[in-house]
Amino acid sequence: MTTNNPDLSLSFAGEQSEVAVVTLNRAPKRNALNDALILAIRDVFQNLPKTVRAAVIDGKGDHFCAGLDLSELSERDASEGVMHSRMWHAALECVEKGTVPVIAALHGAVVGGGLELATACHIRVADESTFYALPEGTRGIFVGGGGSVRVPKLIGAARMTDMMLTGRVYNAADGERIGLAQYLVPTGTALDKAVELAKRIADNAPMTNFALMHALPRIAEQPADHGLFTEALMASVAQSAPEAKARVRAFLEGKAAKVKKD
Ligand code: 1HE
Repeated sequence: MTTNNPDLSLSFAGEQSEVAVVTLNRAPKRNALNDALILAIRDVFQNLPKTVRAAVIDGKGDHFCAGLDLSELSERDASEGVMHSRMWHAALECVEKGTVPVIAALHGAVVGGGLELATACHIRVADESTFYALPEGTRGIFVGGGGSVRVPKLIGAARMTDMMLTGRVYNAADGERIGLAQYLVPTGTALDKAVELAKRIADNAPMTNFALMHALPRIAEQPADHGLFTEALMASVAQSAPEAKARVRAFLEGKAAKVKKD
């Protein structure tokens, strides 16, 4: 299924179409993100059907995403540049703080704005062909899609500074080691793994998913005392939901799965 932009497609997985699969569909340009594609990403995440409880984003072709479409950069003045960056912020905010957890299925290049898109997702699954870079430094520009906020949260400001100052490229294994991805899987299997995880996430109580998307990142930025207080409020809201009570009762009655070693 295409969205209103042929460079972005939307399909569904799961018995009840509970997983949305959003695919960057611009392989000839290595899924470079032009303005229309960024706006299409915003629109698709703002308008996910109510049946959807988790989403995956991946890219067609040999690469996840080559970042900003550099062919659109040339004629912008300073104020247009600010507005352009703010447009990216608004779109990626719809991914990060939207209605459902989003998993990035990564392969090939995850560079520049492509890494900014991946870091707006809640989990990253990378296959062994993945490589990460922030070539903005060598192109004479700066990140503008939220990278300076989100990337240091995963790998620290020192590693991001190194990536941008030196053009350092991390391979898939090192990317997982430093925290850019949470899962490393064989080449060609990132999408399958991401969909498998998304189905599991779709099965969670919605309030748990909400808490992880909307409370946890805020708590992590609060002073400890405020964070503990917010946590208490969120815990109370989550556990008072009828679904939470039913799930706990099912465990106590021996009807729910135990925690098992993988
Ligand atoms: C592009 C782009 C692009 C490819 N904008 N057109 N991002 C970058 O600096 C990364 C630039 N791209 C690359 O380094 C390479 O293209 C890749 C490593 C991603 C892939 O290499 P390869 O050999 O598979 O493909 P290619 O031959 O380099 O590219 C195929 C076509 O895609 C070619 O166009 P064609 O008309 O000659 O066929 C490329 O020009 C085009 N293409 N990447 C425009 N990025 C919110 S601020 C974010 C700031 C940034 O993201 S800056 C980082 C931009």
